[in-house]
Amino acid sequence: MKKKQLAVNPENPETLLDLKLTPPKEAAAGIPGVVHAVQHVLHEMDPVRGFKALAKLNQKSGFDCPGCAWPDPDDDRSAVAEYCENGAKAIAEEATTKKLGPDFFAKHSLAALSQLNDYEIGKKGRIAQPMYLAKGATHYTPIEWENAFEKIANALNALDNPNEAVFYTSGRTSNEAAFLYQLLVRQFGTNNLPDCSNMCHESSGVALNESLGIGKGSVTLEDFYIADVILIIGQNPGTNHPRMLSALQKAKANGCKIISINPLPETGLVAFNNPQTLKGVMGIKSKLTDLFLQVKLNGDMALLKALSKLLLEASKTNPEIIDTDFIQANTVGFEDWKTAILKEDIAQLAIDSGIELSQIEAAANYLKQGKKIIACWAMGLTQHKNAVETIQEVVNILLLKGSIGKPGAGTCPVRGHSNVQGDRTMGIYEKPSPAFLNQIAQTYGFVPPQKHGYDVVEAIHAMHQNKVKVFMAMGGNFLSATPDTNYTAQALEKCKLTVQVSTKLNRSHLVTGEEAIILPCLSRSDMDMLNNEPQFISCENSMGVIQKSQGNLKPVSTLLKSEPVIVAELALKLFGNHGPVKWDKYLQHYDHIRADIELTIAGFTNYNVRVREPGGFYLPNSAREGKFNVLTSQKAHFVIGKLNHIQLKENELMMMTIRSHDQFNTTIYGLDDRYRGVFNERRVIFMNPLDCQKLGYKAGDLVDLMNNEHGIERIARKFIIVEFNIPQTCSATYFPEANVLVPIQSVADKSNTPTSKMVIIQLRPHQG
Ligand SMILES: Nc1nc2c(c(=O)[nH]1)N[C@H]1C(S)=C(S)[C@@H](COP(=O)(O)OP(=O)(O)OC[C@H]3O[C@@H](n4cnc5c(=O)[nH]c(N)nc54)[C@H](O)[C@@H]3O)O[C@H]1N2
Ligand SMILES: Nc1nc2c(c(=O)[nH]1)N[C@H]1C(S)=C(S)[C@@H](COP(=O)(O)OP(=O)(O)OC[C@H]3O[C@@H](n4cnc5c(=O)[nH]c(N)nc54)[C@H](O)[C@@H]3O)O[C@H]1N2
Ligand SMILES: [Mo]
Repeated sequence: MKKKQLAVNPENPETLLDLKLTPPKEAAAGIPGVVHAVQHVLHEMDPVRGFKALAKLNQKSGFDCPGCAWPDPDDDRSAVAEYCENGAKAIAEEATTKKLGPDFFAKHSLAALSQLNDYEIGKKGRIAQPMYLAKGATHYTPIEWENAFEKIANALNALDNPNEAVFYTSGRTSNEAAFLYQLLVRQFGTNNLPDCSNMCHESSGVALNESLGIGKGSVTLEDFYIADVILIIGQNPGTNHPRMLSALQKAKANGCKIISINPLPETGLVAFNNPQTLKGVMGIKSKLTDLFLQVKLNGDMALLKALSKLLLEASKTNPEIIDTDFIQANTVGFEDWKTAILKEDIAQLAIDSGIELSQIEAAANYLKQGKKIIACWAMGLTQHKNAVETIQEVVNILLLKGSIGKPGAGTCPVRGHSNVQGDRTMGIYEKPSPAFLNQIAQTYGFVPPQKHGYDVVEAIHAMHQNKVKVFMAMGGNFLSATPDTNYTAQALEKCKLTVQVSTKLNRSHLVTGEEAIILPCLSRSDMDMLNNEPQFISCENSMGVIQKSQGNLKPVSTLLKSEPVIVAELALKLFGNHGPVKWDKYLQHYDHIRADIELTIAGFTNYNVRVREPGGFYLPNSAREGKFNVLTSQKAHFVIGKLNHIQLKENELMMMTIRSHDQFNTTIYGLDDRYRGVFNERRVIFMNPLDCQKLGYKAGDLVDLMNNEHGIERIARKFIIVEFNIPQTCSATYFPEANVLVPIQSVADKSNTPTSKMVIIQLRPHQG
């Protein structure tokens, strides 16, 4: 029997471990953070390799952290430790010396591997050689690179239409690899290039493009140090962008006020022990947040409108509060927006946001006084039905205050994966602009396909409808990261061939098409040699800085290839060297890739020289320069958002799916969520004690979580109730365990991002 239903059935209760709870931590980082980081590293490799890796992490001569996309300081980088606890864990995970040879795959069937949880699967080690799963087989077997490329090329060439193939990208892929990958896909004839952004900051890209004419944020790290007010909305920096805390600490030292807006009092937001300072080492906390607004899930739009209303009203007597000159010179739509805001009922807005009016007034007072305001946000805003309009409501406040296009102020969508922004710049996008496609045509002399391709959600539907036969992933864990896990599993199983370019084993290798191939690649920390010459790659961080990254560790196997080499060799198999793209030149030196990027993409003039300068270079950013390239007007737009009224039934809760402190997306580093005081278990649901009472449960009860949206019954079994400081009717579980409950039909307007932070659920006592 083949894998199939055994491969993954996340509904099935997993074994519960031994949950331990402590009160949530008051401050992030400090010495415990350093200790945990080093423990993780030493668990995976010997100390020499471990310290070799850490010494080069985020140094100008080293490699870019494969963790988050937070930028490195331009000048004063710490000589020893320009990384955080979670960056060190990311390194431990990828630089491990454990590896999976052919004997591992001979010993373990797919069915047997599927019984392991994500933590156990990930801990097995690095994939050490290409592997192939034949039709009907129960085990992967080794395959030569050459044969693997041949099989993929044959499957692609056998398609009736190039649009029957889908090419996914996760966000660790370098600029060089991403550029080649999109080039291969477009030469092949499709724009089916979904990426993890579709599930992440797509809502930010759409909102910012419409409002400001650029899909990226406008601030630099230096802006943080001179801001008057920083808003942190729907983001958990203590866990997901720990190095942001140092920037916030510096901002505060310069008198900045910090307002956090979150349903949870996240530890890092409250206080921080900087492990790189003496005070921090001694456990002397810096209080970071001046004002914490504990918003209800999806209550942000109401809150932002309330803030705008208070500012507009106050400006009637004190016009200085808003920046009328900026508004007149640079924006359109102000009067209509103002009229709409002033019509809102402030008391009702406060109720809808879940925050006391007095607290909202306190926040408005900070905003009234501030002239330079930065707004930061992440998944707490982007993964909602009305995400695009909510983000535009954030932008409205910045425009009202003239806080865009000047130092110390602007937009800061805090990106996730370390090169997710760069991948988009390189053309990993299912909806490329005509200008971008024209540039490809100019450089290479072929006409790329113009029709837009599938995003993530559309790709899953298309696989279900048998419109897609080949699925290839450049990194990531498509099955576990996407919504409605069972539906996605069925979709992948309908493909003829699924191909994964990966570093570590994950569930997407276990739920496959009829045939499957794993191509093992080098990671960020690995030394990359080509023709006996060391190569480097480059990445773009969350603030548009392009930097070189060069690994220094010996790869765990001689059979690994780099991502750019994998793409170029596959392209040679597919197209040969006689077409418009001379693929073999990219196999000589990566400088040739960068030279072609320079020819094709704006902002990369003199790429090969500038990328070698310590610290790299900034890409041009129109919003930062105060230019708004919005199609119709060349001005920034005030956009009126609609309030979303969600009526929950008596027995329903709103659930967000979030990250613990011990994971990177679907990679589970460990089973603890130290800051929230949860240890040794991930199948937990955080609930307000009053909701527990109302629904007839108590802390520690075992429950099944369910919903029935769009006529499909979804169940996630066996979760333990943890009482927590979270607004009533709101609840939280961890991603990816709860993805089985996220309905694929529930997506954000315009961005089509799954609404992973607003999933309606019901509870029942656990049924075995
Ligand atoms: N260590 C580590 N670092 C990471 C990652 C990781 O998994 N581990 N992932 C990377 C990636 S790809 C990304 S995108 C980022 C993610 O970084 P975050 O966006 O910080 O990640 P989440 O855990 O999804 O947390 C979302 C936050 O939003 C809040 N929230 C949820 N719903 C709402 C809402 O309706 N309103 C408001 N105001 N807040 C809300 C939650 O309480 C939580 O604090 O981190 C990146 N960095
Ligand atoms: N319910 C819910 N779902 C979510 C989210 C949520 O908050 N809630 N967040 C969403 C977000 S923000 C994102 S970004 C996505 C993430 O979606 P993905 O990017 O698809 O998922 P990851 O877990 O980051 O991918 C991990 C895998 O990438 C591979 N990998 C690691 N490093 C490399 C490398 O250098 N090269 C290659 N080729 N492979 C590598 C490893 O095999 C590893 O198992 O998930 C989304 N899904
Ligand atoms: Mo993300």
